[in-house]
Amino acid sequence: MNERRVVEMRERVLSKIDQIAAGVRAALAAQGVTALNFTSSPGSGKTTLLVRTISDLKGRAPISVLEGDQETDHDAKRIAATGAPVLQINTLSSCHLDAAMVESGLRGLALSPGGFLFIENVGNLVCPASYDLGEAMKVVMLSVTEGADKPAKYPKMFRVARVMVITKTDLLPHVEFDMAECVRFARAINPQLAVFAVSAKTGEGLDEWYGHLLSLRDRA
Ligand SMILES: Nc1nc2c(ncn2[C@@H]2O[C@H](COP(=O)(O)OP(=O)(O)OP(=O)(O)O)[C@@H](O)[C@H]2O)c(=O)[nH]1
Ligand SMILES: [Mg+2]
Ligand SMILES: [Zn+2]
Repeated sequence: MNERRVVEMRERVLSKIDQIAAGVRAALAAQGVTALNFTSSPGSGKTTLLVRTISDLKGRAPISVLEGDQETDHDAKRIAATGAPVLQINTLSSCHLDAAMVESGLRGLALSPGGFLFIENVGNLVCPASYDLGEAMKVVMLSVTEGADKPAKYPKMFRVARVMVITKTDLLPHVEFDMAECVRFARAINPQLAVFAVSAKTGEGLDEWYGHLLSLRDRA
């Protein structure tokens, strides 16, 4: 196959997946559901923060969850323990979710009007930045154990995200992490980025995070 044909085929595949993402976005909007795509490197604390958020917002916002992992249903079980509707997607060899996976996952997941859909992406700071899942926005998470320069080293994710959540702030006394420097790196890439610093363990910063979430829903 010549190079031009390969490029054309890749464009056709991409435009098909973009159409699916647009369909997912329209279906969620029609149901009044605010969808957030959570990305981070493996183990930054996505599932832990989602579990705590679901529990703390009970009665204020119904939340359904799509869990993306290469293998296992560990995270879906943790979410299910809160009572929230959840569906696990195993991507197997793929290192990210795509809109077709989300579209088919949504066929098996109950959503609530006026509520949220949380999509936990596969732990990976690189290619999930390039995939539109039909979400309202991407939320990138970064734990204090990972180093303050991550926004500078993985800029695309921090450019396409609208919110950055710095996690595990309870560990700050034990690690070298310059919060102001991290925010400076992130805002150099994305001046509009909203930033929250939280600990799902102690609850520090969670009220601000919940306030922002609820304002996103109320603005939608
Ligand atoms: N000290 C501390 N540990 C945390 C916090 N949040 C999460 N952890 C720990 O970090 C580890 C990873 O947390 P997960 O919530 O599984 O992270 P994840 O981003 O969902 O991981 P993947 O789905 O595998 O990418 C677990 O051992 C958690 O207990 C926190 O706020 N403080
Ligand atoms: Mg997880
Ligand atoms: Zn990937």
